[in-house]
This record gives sequence, C-alpha cells and structure tokens, in this order.
Amino acid sequence: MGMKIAYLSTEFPPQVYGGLGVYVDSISRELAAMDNKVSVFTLGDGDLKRRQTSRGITAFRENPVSMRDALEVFFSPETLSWGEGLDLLTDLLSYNQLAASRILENGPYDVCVAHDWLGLPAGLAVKRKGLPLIFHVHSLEAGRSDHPNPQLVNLELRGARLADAVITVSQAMKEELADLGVDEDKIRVCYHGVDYRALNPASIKQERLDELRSRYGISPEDRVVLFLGRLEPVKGVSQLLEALPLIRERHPRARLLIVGRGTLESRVREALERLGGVTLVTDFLDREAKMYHYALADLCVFPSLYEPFGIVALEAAAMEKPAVIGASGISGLREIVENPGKERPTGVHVNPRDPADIAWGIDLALQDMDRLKEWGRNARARGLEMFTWRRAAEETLEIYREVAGFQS
Ligand code: NHF
Repeated sequence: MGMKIAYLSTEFPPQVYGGLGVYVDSISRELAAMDNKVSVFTLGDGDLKRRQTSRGITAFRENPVSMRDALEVFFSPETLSWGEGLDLLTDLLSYNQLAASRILENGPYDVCVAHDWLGLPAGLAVKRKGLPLIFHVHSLEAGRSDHPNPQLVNLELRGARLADAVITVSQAMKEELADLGVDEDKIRVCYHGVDYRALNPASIKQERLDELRSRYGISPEDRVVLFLGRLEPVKGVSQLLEALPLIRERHPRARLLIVGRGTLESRVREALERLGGVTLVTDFLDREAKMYHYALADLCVFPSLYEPFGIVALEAAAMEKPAVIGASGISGLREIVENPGKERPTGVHVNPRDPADIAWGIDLALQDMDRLKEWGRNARARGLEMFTWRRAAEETLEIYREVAGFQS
C-alpha cells in the first residue's frame, strides 16, 4: 500500500537554489512513481500557484505574512539581535505556522518529513498533534557556518531528539550528528541519486560541444578543469584560485571553467584578469546546458570545505567525469569518489584547505589522460550501481514505513 507523505521544504521547483531543492524534487518524483502520494509544503513567492498537483505530487505554497511590527511581544532580546536576519526569521515563523495548519487540514498523512531546520518548527508542531516526524538532515548549522548561531544549533539538536527518526545524507554527517550528541541508533544514512538519462555522455552532439568550446575560446589541446557550484567560501573557491598558478606550472594548458554565482564572483573575476586561464559562467544553466558544460571538462574539481553529500560529484560521475574532491572535515564527497589505489578509482581526494594539495591532486589526475578517461568510466559505472534515485527512494521509504508503523 502506498503512503501519504508530507514534506516540509522551503525549496521546491521552480524555487531551487541548491542541492536541497534538487533532492526534494527528485525523491518526490521517485516516491510518486512508486505509488505514494507526496505533498510538499513549501514557500510561495506571491505569484506562484498556491496549490498545484502534477504526477502524484502536490505543492502547497504558503505566502508568509510578516509580524515585523510586534516582535518584542514574541521574541527574546537574543533573537531581536539577529539584525537583518530578522526578516527571514519572521517569514519563516509565518511559513511554519501556515504550513503546519495546512498539513493538519489536508491530512491524515502517514508521516511528516522536515528537510533541514527551516521547516522543522512546523514538523515539531504536527508531531505534537500525533503525526510521526522524521528530521532529514542535509546540513547542520554547526558545520555550515563560520559563526554558528547557538539558537539554530539547539533547534537542530532538539529536532533530532524529538523526531521519531533522523535521516542523513552520508556517513560523514551521521558522525557529525553523533558527535553533537544525537543517539547514533536513531540516525540512518540514505545516499542520493542522479538522473542517468538526463546526464548521459551518449546524448552529446559533437557539433554543439565544439560550438560551446569555441564560444569560450577553449582549444582541443587545453585541459579543462570544471568547478560547478555556488561561489561561496564553503565551496573552497578561493583555495582553488590560489592553486591555479601551481597547476599551470605543471600543466600550462590547464583551463579553469567556473560555473556558478555567489558572493565570491568578484574574487573570481579578479583572478581571471590577473592569472588568465579562467572562464567564468554565471548564466543559469538548464539541464541540457549543464550536461554540455560537464562534457567540456577533462576533470571536475569540488574542493568543498564542508559538503554533507555533494550532488555535483554524482552529476560529474554520470557524465563519466573524474573528480578531485575536498575530503577532509565533513565530506560526503569522500564517499562518492574513489581514490587511486582503490580497485576502481574515480578521482583524487585532497585537503581543500591547502591550495598546494588541490594542485597536487589536479596534477596527479592530469598526468595520464587515458587513465583519467578510465576513471571517468569507472565513475559512471559506480554511480549506476550505488547512487540511483530508485535505490534512494526504496531505502528512504523503508524508514518512512517503519516510523509510520506499516507492516513490511
Ligand atoms: O548534497 C542535498 C544537499 C547536499 O552537500 C549538500 C548540502 C545541502 O550541503 O542533501 O544538501
């Protein structure tokens, strides 16, 4: 029998900003294809449809109403000191209240899943009304912020304690949660997947690829190293730029193709002018354009300083691209990419805090282009075995059923 599942996620198409949105979109489709009904309680933007159903998934979009002028009645002085963050907070307060009522109104659901802390207050509210709650942790305040907000750290820990189960995205995140004091037996790891039909090297048309290559002034002899992701400190962008001169000492034809937007954009532009050999793409790329950018690459590099999972590494693998990845600290990437020395290598693990180590990893990868291609083929083969949305959905559903008390 199919389940009725309520999701709380501030990201849902068309409002997708990062891996969380990609995850909720993909897993909902897979769960719906397996005859479950998924309702996603998400944020509106004032214009999008409030309620929209397609292929077994219903999006309920709440437009927050801010209580900005009466905050001291409800908030502590500590919270009032959030400054600019207060607008986000009041919107979230409203969203959580509206979403919690909507879940109860549209139920009964078998289970509610809060994706990260943003919808967790609503999850805890419906849990109080008897609905089983799962806290699905995609990232944690303690790891993601330079100056973690203690109130958020506490909320996440309380969520983990009160929820009926905690799901997370990698062993690394399970360890992070356990180190913070969450009961290890309660935490389950479910890896993500990727769409291997949408990202398929066999679909690449050579002519279009050549066109893109010449648009960026890349010649066939160049060695293209692709970074795709948000241009934020946590993604290791600055360290990568620092590594570039070292890489070019050994590989003068190495070109860095950077695709993304963020607060470090001007830093990238400055490096582009000073060092050369960097192409920056800030356009929004649809699925197909993204696939062609992966296809341009000889190698991908994701030197994240904190990356609970890292869907980009799976996308690269689907496109038969090896990757140099940040493997220290909390890194799900380490679980996706296999180092040389393993039976079936797919890339190189480096310390992302050390530009010389990033350069070392890229140099090692670029030393043998035939071997590099083999690593790429290994990556897709490993992905197809280990990281599919069907497998992710089956494992996730098993936990939902357990929590909701369904017979297996
Ligand atoms: O892939 C989806 C995404 C992860 O590592 C990513 C992150 C946020 O930081 O689970 O969530």
